[in-house]
Amino acid sequence: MYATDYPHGFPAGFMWGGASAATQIEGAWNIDGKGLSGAECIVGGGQHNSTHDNVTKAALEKAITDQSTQRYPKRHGNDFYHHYKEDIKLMAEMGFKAYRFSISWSRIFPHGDDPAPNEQGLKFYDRVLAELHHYEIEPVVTLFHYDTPAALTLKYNGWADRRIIRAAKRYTQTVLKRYANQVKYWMTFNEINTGTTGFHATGAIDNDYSPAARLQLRYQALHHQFVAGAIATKQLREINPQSKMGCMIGRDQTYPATSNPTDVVLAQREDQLNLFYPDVQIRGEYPAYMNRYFSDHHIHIQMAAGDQELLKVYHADYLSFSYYTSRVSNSRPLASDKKITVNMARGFNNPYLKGTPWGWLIDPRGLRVTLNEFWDRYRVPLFIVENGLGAVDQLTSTMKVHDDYRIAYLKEHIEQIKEAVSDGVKLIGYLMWSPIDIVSFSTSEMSKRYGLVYVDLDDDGQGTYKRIRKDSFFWYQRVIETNGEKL
Ligand code: BGP
Repeated sequence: MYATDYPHGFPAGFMWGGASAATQIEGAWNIDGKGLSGAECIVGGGQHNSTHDNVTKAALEKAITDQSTQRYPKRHGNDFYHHYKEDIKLMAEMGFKAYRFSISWSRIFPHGDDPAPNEQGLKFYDRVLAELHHYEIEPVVTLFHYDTPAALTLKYNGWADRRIIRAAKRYTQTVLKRYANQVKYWMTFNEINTGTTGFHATGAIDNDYSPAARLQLRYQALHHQFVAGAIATKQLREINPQSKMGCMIGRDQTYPATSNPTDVVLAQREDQLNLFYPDVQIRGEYPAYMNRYFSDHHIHIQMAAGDQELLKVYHADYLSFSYYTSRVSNSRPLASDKKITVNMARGFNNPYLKGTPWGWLIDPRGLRVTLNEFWDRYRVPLFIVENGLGAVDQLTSTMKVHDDYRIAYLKEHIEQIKEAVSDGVKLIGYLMWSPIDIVSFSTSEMSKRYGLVYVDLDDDGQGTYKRIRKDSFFWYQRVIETNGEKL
C-alpha cells in the first residue's frame, strides 16, 4: 500500500446488524424463575437529566409487589422471549451479520445473588445463541444494560455499595463460562457515562440526598462498575482469550456554542466528563482532569487495594458506543438560546440542526467527527452499537409502514460513517437500534418506535404482537447486500 492510498467504502467482513436490550424486548418477567430489575419497575427506568432523581424506595417496593403488567409496559417488551425464532429469522432475512442483545442479570440470578443460577434463564440464552448461530449471525452481548436486579437495590442500594461487586462477579463468571466459547464480542456496561444522571444506570436510590452527596454516591457507584467491568474482562481472558471485551458509552458529540474561547473551554470540560469513562476503561487509569473535577466538587473515590492495578491490566479491547444526537455547550446563553432537557438529550439548541419530535438533534456529520476523534484518541477498534430514529409510525390499511423518515436518518448516518472509514477510522461494524420495534427506555412506551419491523402493540400493552416489515426493512436489506454501496 502506498502512503497516498486510503480505504474506500466498507471493509469486507464489516458487521452490519442491529441491537436491543433485555428489559425492552424480552417480556416474560414473571415466568421461568425470572426476578425483576429496577428498569421493569420504574417508568423510564428513572432516567433524568439533572442531578435530581425522583425514584424512591417506596415506589420501587410498591412496583415489585404490583402485578399489573399494563402499568409497566417494559415488563412485556415485544415478547421476544416467545418470538425470538421469528425475530432472528427476520434479521437473517435482512442479511444481518451481527446482533447485539443483553443478558438479563435477574433472569439468571432472580435476586442478583441467589445461591445458584436459574437454569431456565440460562437455557433461554442457549436457545437464542443456537438460533443466531444457525443463521451465522455473530452475537454481540452486553452484560449489564440498565437492569440492576431490584432486590440488589433494596439490599445494597445497587452499585453504591461495594458489596455488589461480589454478586456481579458471580453473575459474569456464570454467563461467561456458559457462553464465552460461543460469543466473540462482549461489552460490560451499557452507556456507563450516563451513570451520574439517574437511577437507571447504577440502581442506586438517592432522592433524599443533597446534590453534592448525590454526586459523591454516583461517582463511587461508577467506580464499582469500573472494577466489576475489569473483573469481567479478567474472567473472559481466562475462559476464552480469543473473545473481546468492549466498553460502551452513549456519545453526544459536543460543540462550543461559538468560537469564543470561553465556550471552547467549557465544551472541552463538559466533554471530558464523558471521555472520562473510556479514558479509564481503555487507557486503564483515572485521567488527571478528573482529579480537579473531584476536588472542585468535594468528591472522594474510595478505592480498595488492587483496584488501580485491575483497571490498568484488564482494560477494554474495543470502544463501542451509541450515537443519536449531538449537544452544544454555551457559557453565556442569551434568553433566546433554547435549553434542551428531554430525557437523554441535553445542552443547548443548535440552529444548524433539526430535532426529532422528542427533541434529539439529528446530526449525521457529528458521527463522523466522533469516529475520527475516538480513533485518534484511543487507537482501538470502534464499534457503533446503537443508532436509529424514534418515530411515531402509521400502519396503513394494507399493513404497510412507509417510514421514509427513518430510511433518511439511517442513510445520512451511514454516509458519514463511510466518510469516516475513508478517513482511516478502524470500525468493526454498525448495529442500528433496533431491528424490531421495542419499548422505549426513556418513555416506557411502544409508540416511540425504532424498528425496521413493526410490532402490533400499543402503549397499554394491547395488540397481537404481529410482526410487519416496514419499508426500511427492505432498504436495509439492500444496504447489507451491497456492503453499504447502495444507500
Ligand atoms: C440508549 C439506550 C437504549 C435505548 C436508546 C433509545 O440510551 O442504551 O436502551 O432505548 O437509548 O432511547 P429511548 O428508548 O429512550 O428512545
